[in-house]
Amino acid sequence: MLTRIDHIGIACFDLDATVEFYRATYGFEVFHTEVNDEQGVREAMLLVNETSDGGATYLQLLEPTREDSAVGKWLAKNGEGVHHIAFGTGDVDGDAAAIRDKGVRVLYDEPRHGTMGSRITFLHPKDCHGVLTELVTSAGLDPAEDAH
Ligand code: MC0
Repeated sequence: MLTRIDHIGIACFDLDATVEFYRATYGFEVFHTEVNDEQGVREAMLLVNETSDGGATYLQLLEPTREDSAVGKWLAKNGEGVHHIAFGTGDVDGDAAAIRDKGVRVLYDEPRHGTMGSRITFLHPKDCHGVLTELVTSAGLDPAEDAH
């Protein structure tokens, strides 16, 4: 079950400058930074609020580390802006399977590594009315961790 907006992903050319804009303009502080080599991004997570399911909602600022990454290609075509929306769930495997059964393309056969130890997958934007949509199970909210 999708229980919150986990984050809104925002593509930018200059992560440090964009972080400073969000700090100076709105007062949002950096909660976490990370480089995800598989996804080809350097990212900053800005905590907006905690949520009643034990998770939280973030802004995720994304700078590409490679031109041929998903964010790099998107920036070259569209410029800076909202790149994707991510819904939080306690069961990314189950929700992805259920959504696939509804005919929506799920981009990964198995969830992959996401920010802060989360497990993530994506839904194709062409099947979601133009919105690249991510499903996230946060570390600490993931029942699969108990099996390890
Ligand atoms: C592409 N399209 C989008 C889009 N990206 N539409 C809405 N939002 C986006 N972000 C559209 C294009 O405009 C194009 O439409 C069509 O989809 C095909 O795009 P393309 O430019 O030819 O690119 P593809 O097909 O090579 O790749 C698109 C696809 C890719 C969505 C499959 O970007 C992907 O695999 N994304 C998932 C991974 C990702 O985005 N990672 C970065 C965040 P037209 O009409 O022109 O044909 S990583 C992250 O967020 C992690 C770190 C985390 O949260 O923990």
